[in-house]
Amino acid sequence: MAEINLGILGGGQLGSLLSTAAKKLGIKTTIFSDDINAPAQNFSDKFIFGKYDDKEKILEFINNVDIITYEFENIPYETLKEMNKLKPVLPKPSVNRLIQHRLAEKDFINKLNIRTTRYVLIEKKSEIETLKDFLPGILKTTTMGYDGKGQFPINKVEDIESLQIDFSKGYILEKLIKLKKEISVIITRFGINKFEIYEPIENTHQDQILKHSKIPAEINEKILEQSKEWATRISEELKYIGTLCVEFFIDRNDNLYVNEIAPRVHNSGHLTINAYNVSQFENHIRAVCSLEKISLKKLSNAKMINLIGNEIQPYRQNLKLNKNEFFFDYLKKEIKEKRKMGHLTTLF
Ligand code: AIR
Repeated sequence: MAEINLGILGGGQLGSLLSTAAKKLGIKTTIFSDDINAPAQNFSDKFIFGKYDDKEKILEFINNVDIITYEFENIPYETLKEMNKLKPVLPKPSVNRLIQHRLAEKDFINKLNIRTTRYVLIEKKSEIETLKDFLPGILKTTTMGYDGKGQFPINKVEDIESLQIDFSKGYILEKLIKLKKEISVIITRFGINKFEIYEPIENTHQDQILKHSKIPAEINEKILEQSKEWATRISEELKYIGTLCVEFFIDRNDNLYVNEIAPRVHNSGHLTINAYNVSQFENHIRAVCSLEKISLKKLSNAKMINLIGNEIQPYRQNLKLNKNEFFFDYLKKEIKEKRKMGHLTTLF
């Protein structure tokens, strides 16, 4: 078979880990990013720097690759749609358009008879006063948010007075539930009823950023089965190709809710690199490049910790690791507070 060159839009750690997985399969990668220092250029075969609306640079990228995928959902839909006319974009651009918009995403999930938290569209600040029933809640931008960016907790109506936000952008208010824990399910779909699914992963967050993930998740059998069934149904319904992550909440009464869908490989799945025979990254590459689907085998229990901001320093200074520990440095040039700089996976 002729050599495949996979184009990846976005150049963060997810792009790096995808490039590394591709290399193992003999697939070349080209990263396109609007960040001149995009860390994934350290792991890919080629790097193109350009803005996502720079037609010339985008054309150069398209001409250089056979298939296009993305590692960041905030790529403009128009860009994906135009690219898809010349080279296949997977997962298909319409998936990205749906999931980029929190309201459309939640409506879609509810139409499948899958539970989400209660939510309402907010167009004016004053509307919140009449929606006491949704408080305590969390106000989220309908587009362009990740890692807690664009999210504002509102405990009581008075909290809105101090809000300095531009409501023309579109927000939704989500009612908080009595949260017991959070889990995620990662699935890679290859075609109709053809998929591989990982066991649910238990996640904890700090400052709205993922901190720890582990398998097995401490959940009951019913939640385990329901979360996998919902993730499968969502990916089938989207006719998804590639790796997708569904994030869930579990409340104190053991009710399951979908929090959100990530149409890409996911931070909680980093532990699959060491804990499974095929990682979420390799599976994504296999699916979008139409390679063979391999049955998943779990090799070990695992836990992962994200190294945020300065936490990376001791590991960079050659901290001694045990045999069951695996350290990943994303090689981001600038250490910033709250920035994901690397992770450590421990098998047990
Ligand atoms: N990412 C994508 N969606 C959510 C996250 N966390 C990853 C992608 C993206 C990178 O985070 O790999 O490129 C951006 O990281 P940063 O630190 O530059 O904001």
